[in-house]
Amino acid sequence: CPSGWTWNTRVSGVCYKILPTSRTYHEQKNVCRRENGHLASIHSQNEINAIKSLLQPSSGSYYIGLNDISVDRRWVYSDSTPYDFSNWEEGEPNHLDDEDCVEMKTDGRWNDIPCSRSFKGICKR
Ligand code: GN1
Ligand code: CA
Repeated sequence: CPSGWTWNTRVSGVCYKILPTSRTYHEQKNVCRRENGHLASIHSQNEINAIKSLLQPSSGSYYIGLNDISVDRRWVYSDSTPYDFSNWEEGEPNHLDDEDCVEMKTDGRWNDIPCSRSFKGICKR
């Protein structure tokens, strides 16, 4: 992986970078893009485990690339890979007002949340 990115043997050919500064979804997305990555897409429990191993326990929430900004209730990834796996918390996504983005907590579970909220981030390339 390039300097500053972490290789994880559980998911071959992929590198991750944790963004420890909290920002809005669009800001985090741009940070990842500037480094030739995207906010993370997640396609398996194995990948959840790989990413969890990079997070400090109880360190809050992290944006991933999943969103339904374009069409309500149609989940897509900002890296254009398919929405073929999910790890929602019980009762989520509940589509409260403007909840078009997704936070991942350190237990690996997902919640839909307004994109204007500030969270850490997970880039992938
Ligand atoms: C609620 O309780 P909290 O803040 O972790 C809600 C989520 C919303 C979130 C918005 C069970 O989560 O769905 O996205 O508020 N959880 C429940 O801040 O209603
Ligand atoms: Ca929610």
